Amino acid sequence: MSTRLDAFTRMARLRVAEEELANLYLRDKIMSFVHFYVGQEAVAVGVSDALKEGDHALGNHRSHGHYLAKGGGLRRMVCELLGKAEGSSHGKGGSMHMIDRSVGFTGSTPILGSITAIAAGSAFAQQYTKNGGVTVAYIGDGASEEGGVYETMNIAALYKLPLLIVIENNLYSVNSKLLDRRSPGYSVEGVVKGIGLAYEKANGNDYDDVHAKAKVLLEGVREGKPAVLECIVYRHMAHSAPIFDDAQGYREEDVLEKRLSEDCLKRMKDALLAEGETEERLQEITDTARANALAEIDYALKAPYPDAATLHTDLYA
Ligand SMILES: Cc1ncc(C[n+]2csc(CCOP(=O)(O)OP(=O)(O)O)c2C)c(N)n1
Ligand SMILES: [Mg+2]
Repeated sequence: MSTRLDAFTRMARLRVAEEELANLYLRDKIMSFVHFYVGQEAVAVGVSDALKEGDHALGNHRSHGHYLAKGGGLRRMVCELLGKAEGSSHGKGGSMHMIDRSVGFTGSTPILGSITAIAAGSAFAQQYTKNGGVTVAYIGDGASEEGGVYETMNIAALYKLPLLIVIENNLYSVNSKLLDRRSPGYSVEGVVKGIGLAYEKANGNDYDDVHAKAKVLLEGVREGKPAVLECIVYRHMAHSAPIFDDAQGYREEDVLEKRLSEDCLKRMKDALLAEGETEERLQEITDTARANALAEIDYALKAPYPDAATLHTDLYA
């Protein structure tokens, strides 16, 4: 299997899993907020493909893709969303509090930006124990404006922590656009380099671009040069609902037609077809992923809830 076909397969798995989770959500089976990652798959897969065993990743409120791309199990994730005992957080965390140390997914938390400080702690532990690992923290463009993120970048630069912060710039924080929140001259690159970190900007719809830039930055990160990778990307669905929300009118440039024409899976598919892959083969990959997602959802629906006796375990209090 070519590397590209392999990446397509992994991206398609994330996409169809969330499409089926969206259907489940619409059937009122998921009793918590869910923020869909649809459209942003090239970022999680492109970055994760540049990681090594022993590296850590941490995420935010929109982390299904980060978890699965890091090697997380779909069964454990769906069980978590449904509050089942087999979930990655034993059914006590839900979509926004996934953690699975067995695959190096060191946790996700929805308090915007806070994960960068926790990730810096993870990177410090890796540096202190000289285990050769690095830590990646995924945050959104809105989260990147939180004060703690700047403080974390400063500490990372000062201590030369093996930390990569991936900013997924999908143009909005909920429905508020960049220019409602930043002066026209605001430069992420200027801020990041000014603090002393390396910086690259990638087209988040393009797996090859994300992967190549993540790889270069991570080589530096492993040698004590912390970095930020900003990926410009589209969120296809509404902020936290499985619907296309174009009718709300807040999207000016990134209208549905544009998003779909630049979509990461479409781009990858076009490249694969140009390389000689067939429509049938790609469809088969997608169908297999869908059948698997449906089977895991079916399993999770029937799986047991946590035992009442475990109510007070896994708590930080
Ligand atoms: C400190 C904090 N403030 C506000 C919120 C409410 N909130 C949840 S998600 C979100 C928008 C996040 O935007 P961004 O960081 O760009 O990520 P995206 O949702 O676009 O992936 C907000 C304001 C929060 N979770 N934490
Ligand atoms: Mg955003």
